[in-house]
Amino acid sequence: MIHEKYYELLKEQEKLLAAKNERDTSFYNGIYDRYVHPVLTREHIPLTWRYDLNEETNPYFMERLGINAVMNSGAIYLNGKYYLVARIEGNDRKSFFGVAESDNGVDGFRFWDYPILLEDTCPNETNVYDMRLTQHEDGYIYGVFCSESKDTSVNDLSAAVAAAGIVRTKDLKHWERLDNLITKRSPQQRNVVLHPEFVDGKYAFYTRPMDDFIETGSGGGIGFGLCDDITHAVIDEEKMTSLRKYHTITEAKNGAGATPIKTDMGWIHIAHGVRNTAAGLRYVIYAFATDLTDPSRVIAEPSGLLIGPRGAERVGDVSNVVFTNGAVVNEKQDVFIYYASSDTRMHVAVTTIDKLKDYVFHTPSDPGRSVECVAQRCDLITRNLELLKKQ
Ligand code: M1P
Repeated sequence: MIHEKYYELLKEQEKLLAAKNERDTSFYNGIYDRYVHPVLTREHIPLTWRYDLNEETNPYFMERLGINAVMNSGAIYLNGKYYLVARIEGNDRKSFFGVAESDNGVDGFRFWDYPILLEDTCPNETNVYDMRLTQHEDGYIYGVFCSESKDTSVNDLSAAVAAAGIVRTKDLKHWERLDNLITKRSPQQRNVVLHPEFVDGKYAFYTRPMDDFIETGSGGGIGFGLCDDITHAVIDEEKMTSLRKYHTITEAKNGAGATPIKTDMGWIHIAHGVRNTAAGLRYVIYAFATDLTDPSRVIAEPSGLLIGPRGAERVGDVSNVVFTNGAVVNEKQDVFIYYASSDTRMHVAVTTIDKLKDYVFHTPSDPGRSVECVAQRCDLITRNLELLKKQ
């Protein structure tokens, strides 16, 4: 017999899944719209993943395999539907992936019946997270994610090694696991993204060289490297694209986020930057553009953050964090930027290709010093006051 509490919870969950999302009218910056409700939370996870429904084996209807958070999701727009491959974190702190589908990209996201069970090809792999989806011109959809293993070379219980795992699929249902990426010059990698097109006839990756699991150390920013064979991907050399800079939002670290978006003016990248504060690391989202033929060459980098944690987004398991690893463009050229807040739940920010191009190419870059930033702002004020005088 199915426990009666199941039907009660299911009714509540159906209400949540059917709830319409609305543009947040309390927010305006002209660049993108925020939405009032998160698009995915732990409450969106099917009850069948969490509860044993059988009254005999679960008389108190306890959550047997609880879910702690739903966050950093890869995204893809396929055949008129919006898909998120979410990072789902169990109460056991292990993350895994699940596909959620929506008709309009802002609400109604519903998980498929089962999470993704990856091929178990790495015996030491303890955790997997943050998949970036790339629809590659070779015909496959690739998923690149962080594959984390215990670092057994040091006597430290929390020491870990981060590498980039790679899977590919054509339908988001059948996933083929390929070898993890090897970067010859960088001991660890996280936040790796596959570029959607061949570059010089090779597969191209955005990387994030790191000296250890948390600190990027000598890693100067977002890297870029080419490889011949995606099934045994090896990058010999990485060059730098968007750099970490002193006293900016990327001072402590940065990392590629969504798969770059192709526009007639360049590739638009939506990434994350991290700085340190007395309250811990603060993660924000920023954007930059790279050259269409040389996607490693930065050609525009607007000053500062694009999305910062706001209101309730500021609080969660890892507070003061917004993080993106997925954005999609539909046929109307609307852009849906999916981002997680505080490693806890998923949101969407919606803009258009035209607005994103205007933002990236016409927002002034960071001059680097307060005095120059004030001069930049005074110049804007002067132009505005002169314009107002003429009215
Ligand atoms: O906790 C914030 C984020 O920390 C990591 O990002 P980075 O590698 O740039 O430090 C990631 O583990 C990410 O999952 C997490 O959201």
